[in-house]
Amino acid sequence: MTQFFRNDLASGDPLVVDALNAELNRQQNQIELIASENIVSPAVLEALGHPITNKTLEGYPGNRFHGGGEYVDIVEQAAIDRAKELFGCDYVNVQPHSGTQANQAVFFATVSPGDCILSMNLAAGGHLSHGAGANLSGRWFDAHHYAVDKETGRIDYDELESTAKTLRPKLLIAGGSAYPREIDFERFAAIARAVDALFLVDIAHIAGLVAGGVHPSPLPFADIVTCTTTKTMRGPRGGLILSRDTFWEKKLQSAIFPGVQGSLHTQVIAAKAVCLGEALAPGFRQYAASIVSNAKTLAKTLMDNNVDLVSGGTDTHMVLLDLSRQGLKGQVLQDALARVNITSNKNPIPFDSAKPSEWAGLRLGVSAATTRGLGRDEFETLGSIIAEIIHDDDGAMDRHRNKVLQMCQQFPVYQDCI
Ligand code: DSN
Repeated sequence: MTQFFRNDLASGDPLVVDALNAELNRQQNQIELIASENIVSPAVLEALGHPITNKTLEGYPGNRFHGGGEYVDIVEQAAIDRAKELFGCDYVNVQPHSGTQANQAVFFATVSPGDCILSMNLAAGGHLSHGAGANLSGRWFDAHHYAVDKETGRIDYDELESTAKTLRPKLLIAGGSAYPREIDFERFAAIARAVDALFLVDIAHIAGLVAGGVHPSPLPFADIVTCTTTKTMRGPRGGLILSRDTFWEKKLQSAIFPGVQGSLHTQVIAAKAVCLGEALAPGFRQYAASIVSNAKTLAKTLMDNNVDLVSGGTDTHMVLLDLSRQGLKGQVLQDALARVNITSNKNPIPFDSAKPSEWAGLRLGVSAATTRGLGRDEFETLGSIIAEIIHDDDGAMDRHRNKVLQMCQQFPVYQDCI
C-alpha cells in the first residue's frame, strides 16, 4: 500500500483537523436553535465519509453513463423506495444537491423564462429560491409574492386567491423558511386550480414533521413537492423531489440530470438512504411529535415572559420572535445568545426592512436540541433565559451560560462514538 493511504487527517492537515475538532467542541457545548439545523446519527456520518464518494455516476439506477455503478444503484434505489414509502408517493428523485437545486429543476421542468410565478415573500417566511430578486429565479421569472396578514401573521387565503386571480401565475408556490404555522395545502391547491397554475410545495423545513405525521402532507394536493433531507428530516445536506404520481416523472428526471446537475454525490445519496430508513423506523414519529411539543413549550414560555411571536405561536418546529416592541434588532439578540452558548439566527419578520442589519426578528427551531434529548423542562429554562436577555438582564450572562453548559453536559452529542 502506498504512503498515500496512510495519510490521515490528524497527521496530514493540522489546520483542518484543528478546525474540525473546534467545530465538534462548539456543537457539544452550545445549544443549537437554528431552525434549519439538526444533528445527524453516527450511521449518517459513516455513510458521508465512505469511499463510495470516489464513484462518479450520471443518470439513474440501471441507466448510467459510467461503468461500475452496481452498488450505488442498490443504494440509490433504496433511497427512492424508502422515500416513496415514507411520504406515500409514486415519484421520487433523490439526486438534488440541495433544496434550491430541487426547486431549480422544478422550474426547468414546468416553466419558461419570463413566466409568472407566485410565492411567499421573504419577510413573510418565503425562500430565496422562490423568485427573490437576488436569486437566479428572481432574474429569470416574472416573480410576484404574497405576504401574510399584518394582524395575524398568517397567510390570508382570500387575499392570496384574489392576487392569484389577478396575476394568473403559471406556478403557485407554498412553503418557505420561516413560516411557523400549518399551511392549508388543500386551499392552496384549489386556488392553483382556479387559475390553471401548477402547484409546487416546498417542505424543506417541515419534511420531517410531514414524514412523522404531525403536519398534514401536501402530497395529495400538490403537483410537485420539494424538500431537503437536512433540517427536521435529520439527514445529510441535500434535496428530494416528490410527486404523488408519475405524471411529471420524465420531465423532472431530465430536469435534474442533465438539466441543472451533472454527476451525483454518491456519498450523500447513501446518507439519504440511511436517513430515510431512520425516518421509517418507529421512533421517528415520536421524535416528530416531541419537536412540535417542544416548540410549543418554547413559544408559551417566551410569550408568558412578555416576548412577542409572529402569529402568536407555532404549529411546527420553529418560533419567530418579533423584537420590534423592545426596539431590539435580531442581530443584537443573536450575538447576546451566542455569549451564553445558544446559537440562533436573525430573521426578517413580516413587513420588515430589507436590510439584514435592521431586521427585528430572531428565528428559533428546536429540532437539533430535541435530537439531543431536551424536553419540556429544558425548553422552559431556555425560553426563560432568552426572555431575560431580551428584557436586558445583562448582569446574569454568566449564570445563563453556566445553565446552558450544564444542559450540554446532561445531554451530550457524539460522546465516545466518533
Ligand atoms: N434556507 C436556509 C434556512 O432556512 O436557514 C438554509 O436552509
